[in-house]
Amino acid sequence: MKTTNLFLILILLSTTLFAENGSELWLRKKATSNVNINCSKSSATIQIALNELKNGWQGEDGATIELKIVKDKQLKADGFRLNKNSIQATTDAGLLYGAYEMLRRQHTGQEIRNEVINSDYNLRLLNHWDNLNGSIERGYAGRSIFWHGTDSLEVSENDLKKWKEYARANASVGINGTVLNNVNASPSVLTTPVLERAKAVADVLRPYGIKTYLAVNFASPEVIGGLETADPLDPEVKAWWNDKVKEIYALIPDFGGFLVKANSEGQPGPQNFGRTHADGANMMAEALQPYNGIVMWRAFVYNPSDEDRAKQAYNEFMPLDGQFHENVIIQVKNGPIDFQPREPFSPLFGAMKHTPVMPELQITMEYLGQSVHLVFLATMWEEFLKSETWQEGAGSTVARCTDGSIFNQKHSAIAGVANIGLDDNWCGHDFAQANWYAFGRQAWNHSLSSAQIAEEWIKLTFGPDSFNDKEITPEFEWNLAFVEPVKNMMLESREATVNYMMPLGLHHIFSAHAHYGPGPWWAPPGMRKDWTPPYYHQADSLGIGFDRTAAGSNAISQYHEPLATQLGDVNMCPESLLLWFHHLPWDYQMKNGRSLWDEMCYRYDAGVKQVRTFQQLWDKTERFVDPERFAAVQHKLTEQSMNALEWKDACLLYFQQFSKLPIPYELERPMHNLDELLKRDKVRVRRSQ
Ligand code: GCW
Repeated sequence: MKTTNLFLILILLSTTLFAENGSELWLRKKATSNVNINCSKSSATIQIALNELKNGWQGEDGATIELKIVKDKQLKADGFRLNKNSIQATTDAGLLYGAYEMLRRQHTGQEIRNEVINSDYNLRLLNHWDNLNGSIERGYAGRSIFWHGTDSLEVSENDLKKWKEYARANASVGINGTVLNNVNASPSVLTTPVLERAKAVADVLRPYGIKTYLAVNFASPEVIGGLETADPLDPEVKAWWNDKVKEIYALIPDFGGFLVKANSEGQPGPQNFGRTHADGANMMAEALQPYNGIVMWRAFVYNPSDEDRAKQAYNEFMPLDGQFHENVIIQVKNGPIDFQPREPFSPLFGAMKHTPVMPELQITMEYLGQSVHLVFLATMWEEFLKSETWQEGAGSTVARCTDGSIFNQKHSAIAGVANIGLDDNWCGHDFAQANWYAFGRQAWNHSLSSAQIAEEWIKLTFGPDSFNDKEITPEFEWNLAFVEPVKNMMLESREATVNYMMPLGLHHIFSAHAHYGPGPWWAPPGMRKDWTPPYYHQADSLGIGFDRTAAGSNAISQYHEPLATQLGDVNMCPESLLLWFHHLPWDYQMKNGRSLWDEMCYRYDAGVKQVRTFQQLWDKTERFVDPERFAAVQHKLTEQSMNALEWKDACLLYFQQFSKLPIPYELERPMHNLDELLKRDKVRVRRSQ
């Protein structure tokens, strides 16, 4: 072989080996100095903490630190006391979390002083909507990391490696539980061969402090158990679940429990047998109780009826408050409809006073541009968690109504629907990793600001070691020309998406099925009304918006005073939620003096412009980012920009048919025409069916 060829091959090899593909997430920083660690206890978990500290230490060179299990009333189970030279905790997991916090502070230049750090929620879970065949419902980052089909349940070296990396990433942000499969659950998940694979996952996750949970199908006793019914009050059904739970705990002694989607979107449930959600949940809770397992019972229920969909979960669950066993938690999506770019909080938060309620957030961006759009979700979750419910007077935020500080409940929990798949960078978009990171951080500490989380993530994920231009003098230039602008872009990104998709409280006007792209017009004859966008926007010649005041569906009555009055009064309702709660004329005057129609046009236009600014901003960062990740993000921003324009044109041209008003002349003219967009959407809908 000629030397030049050999040389070329070597170059090629090194670029492929060292190409930045995002697979290291926010865990890229390596040790720059040595540390001595004293710890009198040993366990698999503590061993991980020691290795992490050794491999990541960037503190004083040659420092000696101590890891210690202590008795300390100030510390909750996962909490720790952090000091310059020590980490104390009451559990091994606490020490591990302390180690990750110490490293995070070193790697992001934050101070380490004597501090007690407890988690706000006890249970911080990811929900994977992964099917046993390896596909992922609403997954945009490749196939499942857990499942490859029921004929391929054997555990490979690759599986083990991936699960370990996954566990480490979760533990580093405090996530301590994971539901391995889709809430639209296959009954097969409870068959023995599948449970054996779940056990293999659980064995890898355990040392990282992560418990394993499964989503179960309510009809399992019939489908895989051969019983004639799944009636929760039937003794044989109860016995079946008891036996099944016993089998699971024999395999996974620290199994967390079940997640259940019942009588929702066609899934079976207790109502099939004339029983209530409480009957169903309690039956499972009884089976799990001897092992300290829990049931997370979802409140995502709605039926085609004359009742406003936004009201149905509350109507269904409020009468059951107080009837659930102690180990049942009701899992409620943040908003009353379905993970829209902006929703008010679900009125169930704080209203169920005798039952623990846990928020379900969606990290995977089903309705927010999937893995194409750059949208940092921490701001949305911060807005949600800090929302004032007024249930127990001022200060009863959603966060405090669910973290156990207001209602005396045994369990406090929060879940996020994962955005993880087998893609090299885990999440499809390099910036979507920030949402996984942010979920963990907020689940641990719901008072953290989105700005702090963004800054941490940027500093951990990028940095001098991946500069494209090695001449840059790190600290100063990097902060000013990279960290700050990229942080601002992240913080603005969700509002930009709201602007170009659904400003002013509009919701659910997506292209059908795939939920990607605009589709405000979609309403085929005979289709369930509550699955069509016109049901939600209610546009007509007089105006637009869903009237949820007392004159309309009266959904506002489900909120506590003074919020109900505030939302119901068009002058007090926040403009960001105006069309969620009110149907208003096209010439309704906004606070800035513009008409509603003009304001809509301005908002859509602003959204498009914001994304263009993101493109410019990102292009300017090229010197600071490795070529691979730079190009990947650049490419996605271009697509996002084109999508934003499509959203704007589609919605404005469609609604203009009702408003019959011109798009203000100082704004850019549409670049598409409505017929073309309708055709494009038809193809999209057909493909997604
Ligand atoms: O938003 C809808 C999704 C479904 C999902 C359902 C749910 C898992 O479109 O894909 O099913 O919510 O949360 O149960």
